[in-house]
Amino acid sequence: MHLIDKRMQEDVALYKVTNILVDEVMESQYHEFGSTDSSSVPREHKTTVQTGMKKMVICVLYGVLVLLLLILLMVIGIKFSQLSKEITDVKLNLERISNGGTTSLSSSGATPVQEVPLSRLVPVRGACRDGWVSFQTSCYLLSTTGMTWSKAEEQCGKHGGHLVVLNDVVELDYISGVVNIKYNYWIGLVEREHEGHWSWVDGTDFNSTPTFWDNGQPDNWDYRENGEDCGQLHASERRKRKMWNDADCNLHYLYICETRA
Ligand SMILES: [Ca+2]
Ligand SMILES: [Ca+2]
Ligand SMILES: [Ca+2]
Repeated sequence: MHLIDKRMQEDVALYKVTNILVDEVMESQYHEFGSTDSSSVPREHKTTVQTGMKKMVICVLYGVLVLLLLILLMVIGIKFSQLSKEITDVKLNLERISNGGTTSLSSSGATPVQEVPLSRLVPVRGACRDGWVSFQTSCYLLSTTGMTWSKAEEQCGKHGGHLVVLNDVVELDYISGVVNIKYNYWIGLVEREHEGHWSWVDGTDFNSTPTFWDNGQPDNWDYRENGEDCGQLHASERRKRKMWNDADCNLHYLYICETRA
């Protein structure tokens, strides 16, 4: 009997211990479940924020990529444009060379200007100021530095004159005899009002003077951005009567001034 009682007591004790353990496990599971539930909101929020950040980074990277592509396209476009212009220049220079040195392109088919050989003349100062040369009733200054047509005309004005006005063939032949044949020289001829309307800087009627345009000139060469609206004497390889060319006024050339003696 005593043994049976003892076994029963042990069973009761075991039952109690088991109940306590079950209670503890359930309680811990409850707490775990509770804690999981309470932290689910911030974790979800955190995940949403991370996804937003990722999207933003992707958007920024995409924008940067598009910007870089645009810049690349612009650079390629500019380079291509420059290259195209250079190729055009090279082509035109080659055509010029194949057409005979300084002779410009002519599509008009007009009769070529006949060369009039001339001798070199020794310039005489006469009654003109130092550095100037005398011929008939005028004094002339042959510049040694190049500048734009406007600047050249301005310089001549400072000396009380203007860019040379070639009134007749005698004056042209004199100038042709004293200039350095290798260079182009600005003269007082300009297209001011509209294309084809040439005028002399001193007001001399252009229609009252003979013209001496070189072969194919004036051509208002299209490949010049500013057109060609200023007159000059063309350079040549031999001493001859100088012919005229229309050139880009913004280019730098030597020039000839004229004043009354
Ligand atoms: Ca003159
Ligand atoms: Ca022109
Ligand atoms: Ca020309």
